[in-house]
Formats: sequence, C-alpha cells, structure tokens
Amino acid sequence: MATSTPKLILDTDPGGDDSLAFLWLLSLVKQGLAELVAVTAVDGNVHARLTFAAAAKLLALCGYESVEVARGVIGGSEGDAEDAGDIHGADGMGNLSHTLPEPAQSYEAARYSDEVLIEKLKQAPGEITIIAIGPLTNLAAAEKKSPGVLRLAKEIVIMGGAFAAPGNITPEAEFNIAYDPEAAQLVFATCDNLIVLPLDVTRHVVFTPAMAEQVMEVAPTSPISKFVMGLCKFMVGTALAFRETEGQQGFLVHDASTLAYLFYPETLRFRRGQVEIEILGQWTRGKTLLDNRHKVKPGANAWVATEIDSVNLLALMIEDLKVLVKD
Ligand SMILES: [Ca+2]
Repeated sequence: MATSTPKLILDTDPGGDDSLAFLWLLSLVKQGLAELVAVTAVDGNVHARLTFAAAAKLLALCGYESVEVARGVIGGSEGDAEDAGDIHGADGMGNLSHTLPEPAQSYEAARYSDEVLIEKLKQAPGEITIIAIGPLTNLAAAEKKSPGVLRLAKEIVIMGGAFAAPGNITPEAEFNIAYDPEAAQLVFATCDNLIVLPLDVTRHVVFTPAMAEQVMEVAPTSPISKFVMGLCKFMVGTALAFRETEGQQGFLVHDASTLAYLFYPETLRFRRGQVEIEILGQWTRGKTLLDNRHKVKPGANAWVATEIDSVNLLALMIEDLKVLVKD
C-alpha cells in the first residue's frame, strides 16, 4: 500500500502539553513519517512573544532550527481573557526555557502566522494538514485575509472544546476555544474539514513521572530527556494544584491526541456532526455544541472524538519519544 509522508503545519502555543506533543511530532519527523512544513506560534497559554520563543527553542533543542517559526497574531491577550501561565509556567514551558538553546530565529524578524498559513496552503492546495493545538486566532486571521484559504487544507486537526465534559477554563468552556471564541466561530463556520479532539477525550490522557522516567532511561544525559523530566515535574505540580487529574500524579497532555488521530487512529473513535461555538452566553461563552437530536442535519463540519484508548496512546508516545532522545 503506497502512502505519502503527510505535510504538516503545527499551530501551537507552548504550553506544557504542547511541548510534549511537539516533541512527539519531531520524533515522527525524525523517523521519516511526517514532514513539518512550518510552525505557526499562537497567542494563547502565554503571550505570542513567549509561544514564539518556546516553539523556536523546542526546534533548536531537537536540531530542527531550519523549520520556520511564525509569530502569532495577537488574539485573546489583547482583551480580558486570562492566559494559562499559572498552569504552564510564566514562559509556557515549566520555567525551563532558560535551560534550552537560544534559537537563531527572532520574534521581531519573524513573519506572522496568518501570512505563513496562507502562503503554504496556497502553494500546496489539498496537501497540508494543520494541527491546531492553541486558540484558533491565526487560522481565523488567515481566513479573514484570504477567504476560502482554510478549505485548501487537507484537514484541520483541532484540540479544543468540551461537549459532555466540563470545561477547564470556565465550568462550560475549554481554554483554546474560550480564549478567542470569535476566531473559533469563524473557523467552524467556514470549514467542513475539521477533526476535533475535545476535553471529553483528552482529559483521560495523563502523562506521569514514571513515563518520563522510561524516556530518560534510554538516554539519561540527553538534553531532550532532561527537559521532558523537568517539564513533567513542573506540570504535575500545577496539575495537582488545579485539581486537573483527579489526584493522579501526572499531567494532561491534551494536545497529543491530535497526533494520535493522524498516526495511531486505532486509539480513537469519532462521530460526525455540526459543531457550533457559543459566543454570547454570559456563563457559556466559548462552549462547543453538537446537536444530538434525531433531526436532519445538513451542516456537518467536523468529526468529533468521543472515545480514546489513552493507555495505548501513551505507550505509543513514550516509544516514539525514546526514538527522539536516542542518538
Ligand atoms: Ca496548546
């Protein structure tokens, strides 16, 4: 069976769970299973300046500094939305960014993420998959500037939303959607090539210090495994403090589920439907909705994950991270 290497753009706001998903992706790139076309940093967990720096440093850590990093369009941090620096560290990566190599790319000189998305999608229509693991600000900005451009993506794989599960930033809403609900609304209104990994499934994916230890054992002196261990320790502390893991010693790697969909789809089940974004609700702003009634629904725009095999997903991620840290 002939398969071609998927071309990917990672749209990310590192972010503790972003960082781990990012490293997983770089392992897949290292194994020749994926091509990383660009990284478009997003304004989200922390300010766009910091997510840019984090993304560039993660690439430098793993020897992929030749991949372009774009700077995020300012979205939620312009308004009164609260970022997530208290969960992910002030730098978005467990306050470990000073331990990582200084990247060659500078924020000031970088292109904006919407511009890079437009350029890459137009260069290879129908070929590029966007992995969107932050607020959808960049994607919406690209669509506004160049209407129809998001439909040039092969697929857009989004970590975001909460349907039957409680939210994580408010009782009803998930962070990525709630940080910039208007952006999310625009993306869901203009695209039908969306894959959604909501909190309903991602809240089951708990990465533990014992798992970090398994990665570390393969290459104890590797700067990458040291980073994985340091990040895990920091994130476990805040995950417990914020009661995110039901008392388990671990942290939620929400964003990793997007890669499970692309590379290990046997770990997920989905249903198709029309996802809507609430932007007006006093208590429900940023909530994602799916109509469960048995009525004709012609407007389906997304596949929404409903079940996850988190044990296998984590085992697969660990094995791939081992490949990344080995020389
Ligand atoms: Ca994220």
